[in-house]
Amino acid sequence: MDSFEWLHGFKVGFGLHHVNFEDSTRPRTPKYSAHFYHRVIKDNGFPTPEDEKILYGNFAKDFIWSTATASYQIEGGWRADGKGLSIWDKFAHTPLRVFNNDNGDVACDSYNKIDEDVSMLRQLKVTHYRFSVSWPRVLPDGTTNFVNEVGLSYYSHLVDALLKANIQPHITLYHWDLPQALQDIGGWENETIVFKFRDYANLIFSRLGHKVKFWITINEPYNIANVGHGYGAAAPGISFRPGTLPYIVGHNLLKAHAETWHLYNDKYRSKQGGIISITINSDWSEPRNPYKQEDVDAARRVVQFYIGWFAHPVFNGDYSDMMKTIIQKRSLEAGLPKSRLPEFTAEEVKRIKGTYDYFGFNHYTTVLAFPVDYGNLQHYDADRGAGTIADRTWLDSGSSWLKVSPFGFRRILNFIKEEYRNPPIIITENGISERGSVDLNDFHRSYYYEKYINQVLKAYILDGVDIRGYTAWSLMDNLEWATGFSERFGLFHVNHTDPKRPRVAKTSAAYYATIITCNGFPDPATGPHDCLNQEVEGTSVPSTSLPSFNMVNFLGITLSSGEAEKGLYTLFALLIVSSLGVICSLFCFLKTKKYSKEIATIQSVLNS
Ligand code: GBH
Repeated sequence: MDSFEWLHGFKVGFGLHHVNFEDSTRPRTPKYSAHFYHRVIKDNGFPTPEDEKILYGNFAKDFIWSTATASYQIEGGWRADGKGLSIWDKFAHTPLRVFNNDNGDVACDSYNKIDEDVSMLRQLKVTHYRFSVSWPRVLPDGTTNFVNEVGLSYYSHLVDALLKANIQPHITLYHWDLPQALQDIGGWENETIVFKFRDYANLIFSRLGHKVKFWITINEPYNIANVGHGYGAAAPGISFRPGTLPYIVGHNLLKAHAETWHLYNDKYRSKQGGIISITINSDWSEPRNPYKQEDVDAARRVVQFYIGWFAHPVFNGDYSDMMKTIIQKRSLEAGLPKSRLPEFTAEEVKRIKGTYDYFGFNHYTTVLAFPVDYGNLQHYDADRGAGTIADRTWLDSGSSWLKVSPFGFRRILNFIKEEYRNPPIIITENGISERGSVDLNDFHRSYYYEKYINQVLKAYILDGVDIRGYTAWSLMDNLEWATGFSERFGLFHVNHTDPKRPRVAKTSAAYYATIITCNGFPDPATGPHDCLNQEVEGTSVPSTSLPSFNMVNFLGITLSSGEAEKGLYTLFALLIVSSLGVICSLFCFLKTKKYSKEIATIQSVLNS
């Protein structure tokens, strides 16, 4: 327990238990570390938790196996054949908005590479392909006054090529590239967008709907509203009214989605027989300290302000009481006449509620939450009243916000089941990035897919969550929005400095094809299983088992971990005389490779 710490008195506490020295009864309270140490003692070490053990089993027979892209991230052809400009064309052409001033002018040149793209999809053995339509490519000024037929024909050619390969198209109508002409009259802030979006959707349904049976109205309203109009880190890059604008935009996004769902439901469903929904993204959130009620409450707020912001109106009706109460209270306390969160009328609540055929869900990571009091500040983070961090033991990715935390996937899938009354779920995105030098042996990605998809299987088999499909983000390396080409999410690598934009499979492509062909994770005890031997042109994977993570790739040579250990010691001996910065990067390398023994050795040498 905390005690008299010599020269530091009671200021410094080494205890597993906190002692309140102001209180004459000297009460003791266990810290998180006490609970942690208790567990180590009870387990007599560190057994693999039930959570992390692999579950063998299969998904349903007609399970959707897909991979995804988005128009601005892959198409290029930014001025081709009469395409209008989008807010991302403008944003990316504004200096300092996108890392390295990268832009989507050419991107993966998918506008000219239908065959190459479909060939990759065939190799993956996916049943579906999720891509988005660029609104300004089809309607250059955003309205149906003029239809750009050449632009539209790109999508009908793509749809035909997919169907010919027996791959079902899953179309996103809006993946963030709003026609700039509509932004010029207020974009998503202007309520007239609701019907402009519906008219655009109407055109696409009428032209492609006889061949396309899977639709998404809007991708990630959270990002459009808060990142685009609150933080300003995505187009249109507005950040000067963070207290109101994200909520106004969110309001119009919900209405636009609902009107479009109704349009499909009333006018197209009986003839075309497809399904349509919205894709909502969210992290899962755990309390930073699960034994602290304040942290538990903060974690609940993070989830309710993230997934709940859009899912509550669509699946349960209206914004959650939590959002309504908190934003109203904080607005009034700041002297505003009413809540910054707009209100739906009773008819609007009814009109939006139930506008789904499935729950489209994007998920990547988990955060740890704790309360933060922002005083009188008026913005989304202040309303949420929480800060978030990651557990430092979670593996890193190429994106600062993305840490490998598979257990959270199962938890948030269960949250969806409980909170929204067990809707059918299609996972419309999940994946991991890398940055830095290119290494086609991307074992971190295979690892991520294995662990995350296995958690989906647990949610499906053990928890009865109604999961109908899974989509890997992304088919290929592409323009990762404000971070440009520096963060790569692809199953296939694309060299963005080569004018031919060649696609090359990473090792994870064959691994994903294996999971798809096996429709899950076959039990080795009932093997051998032929489905485990998937290959993709240009890659080879261990054929009888999941990728082995005991092999280490170093300067293009594949080493066993024993050899790597020797090499690392030699490398270390050289590094010790070089700068601290270099040593730090070695630490990061070792940490991601989980060489805790080596880290300990280096630390002890450094200390001495
Ligand atoms: C998805 O968004 C997108 O749909 C897809 O286009 C994208 O390529 C993919 O994921 C990978 O990022 O607070 O400004 O630091 C992912 C969800 C949520 C990730 C917000 C970045 C932090 C932005 N995004 N998050 S910021």
